[in-house]
Amino acid sequence: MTTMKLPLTESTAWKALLDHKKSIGGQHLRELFSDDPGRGERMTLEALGLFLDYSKNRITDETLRLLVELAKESGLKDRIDAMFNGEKINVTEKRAVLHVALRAPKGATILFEGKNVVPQVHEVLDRMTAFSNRVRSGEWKGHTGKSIRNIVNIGIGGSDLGPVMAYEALRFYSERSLTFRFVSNVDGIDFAEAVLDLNPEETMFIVSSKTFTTMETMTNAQTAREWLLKSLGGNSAAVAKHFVAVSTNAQKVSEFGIDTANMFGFWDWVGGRYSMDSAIGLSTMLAVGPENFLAMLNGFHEMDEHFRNAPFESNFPVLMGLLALWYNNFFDAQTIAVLPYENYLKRFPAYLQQLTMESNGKQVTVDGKEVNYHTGQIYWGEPGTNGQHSFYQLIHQGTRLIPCDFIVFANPLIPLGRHHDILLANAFAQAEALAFGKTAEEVKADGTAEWLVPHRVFNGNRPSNMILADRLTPDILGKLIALYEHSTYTQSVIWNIDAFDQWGVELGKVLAQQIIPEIENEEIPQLKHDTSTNNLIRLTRKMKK
Ligand code: G6Q
Repeated sequence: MTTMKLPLTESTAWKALLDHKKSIGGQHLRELFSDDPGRGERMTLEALGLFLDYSKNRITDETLRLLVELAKESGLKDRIDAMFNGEKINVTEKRAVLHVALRAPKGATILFEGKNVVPQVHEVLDRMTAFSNRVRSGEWKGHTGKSIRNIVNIGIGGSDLGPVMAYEALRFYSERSLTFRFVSNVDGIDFAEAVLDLNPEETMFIVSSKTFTTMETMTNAQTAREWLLKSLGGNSAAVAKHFVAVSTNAQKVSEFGIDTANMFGFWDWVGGRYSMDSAIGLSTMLAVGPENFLAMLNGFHEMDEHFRNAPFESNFPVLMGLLALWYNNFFDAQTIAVLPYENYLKRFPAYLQQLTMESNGKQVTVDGKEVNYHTGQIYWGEPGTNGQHSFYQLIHQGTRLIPCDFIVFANPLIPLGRHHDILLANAFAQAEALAFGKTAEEVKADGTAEWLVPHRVFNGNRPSNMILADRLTPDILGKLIALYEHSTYTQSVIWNIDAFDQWGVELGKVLAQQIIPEIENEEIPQLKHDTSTNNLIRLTRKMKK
């Protein structure tokens, strides 16, 4: 499967990067900028309405050349083609990975097992459109004849994080007369609070689950069914008017009592964390309308084409992937902070956590060999400027290197006095402070007492990317998501890992199934866990009312 001729750490490009790191790793961004007056303008990339300033990275032109060499030696071009050609690049699950087909325009051809999948994608999009229009216009009536005013998406993981993030991100474009809620956690509080102020007669549930077997989602869906029927007189005919499903499992959907006419399908070749642009995005379409949803898909598609065609040197996702990998593997950086200076993107870091960490948190290569280098970074972040008053301290003066991705927009969606100028100034100031810092001499020159000087020094040399766009639109959101999807894939190809499986989530699920009856059943269980787990189960059984 792998196209690498040598193990990664023995490849020519990897070794060249190790040597190169020794020679430039100690160089300060202050020097890099003063030695190269054109740097701030040259180390930028503009494409598809997105502008990337990557000049505040600890790199030279030579670093980039070597990183691109690494991508080439890793066979990245072939692996990109393999994805677009519907090859089963998810090797451990023997699945194709064709989320790019979800946003291909009508008339395009993307083959899976010899069959063009694009027409099926558009057939579902057309059904979603017709359905959304009926609900949004009030034409769709609930069991008692009232229009739907509340939409509750029930799903978890890939069937929740994308919809939540997109709803928040595109809230400006959303239909404000509709209320949206998202229930994911098996903690009953999530459901209870979500429906507390909702009238069941006006509420529709979208049960979003690829498999329709996920414990959390099925538990919540069952509770939703009971909640609805309790107040609508127990007539199960009401389910058809208040429940729709998004799934690949028609049989389970109809067993639940949802009319498969109200089921929106997707396919085995769509991974959960890559599914927000499939029917899993039904809540997004209901919120922002079909036109905006399609504009978002178009944004995704433009980034797909750019990823497939642009030379690596000027390829947004490839470049961002290579920079992330540079710090991960050559500076031992463990994390990347994603810092959107746009409140609507407040759930974007959480979304990226699943995308990047479930994809690239892997310990073996595609052929099952243990890796001898670090793979996926820890992604985290909060919207600016909140983080500045909290964890930025550690990014500025802590002992760890934390590369940052700032995301900013030149224009606000809701202009309000001086707010946006202040917001932008803060983003640029943080990146400047991180890169250039403040020396002891500069601190002293401010008249700072000698003993306080070390506390007030900023070493700087802390790298960041600045991603800038005009304003947050559905199209730009699609581009941003596709950018991180493909940057994640780029890194996985170089690390030679399977970015599309997630075996690491299995063990806990299996153990939970064993423990549920041990907590729940009346009879005292014969516990066969370790002494700690046994003790915790006994203790909670005693404490439980
Ligand atoms: C994502 C994962 C996972 C999945 C959830 C929900 O890539 O596969 O997060 O999305 O476990 O699964 P269902 O959609 O099948 O309920």
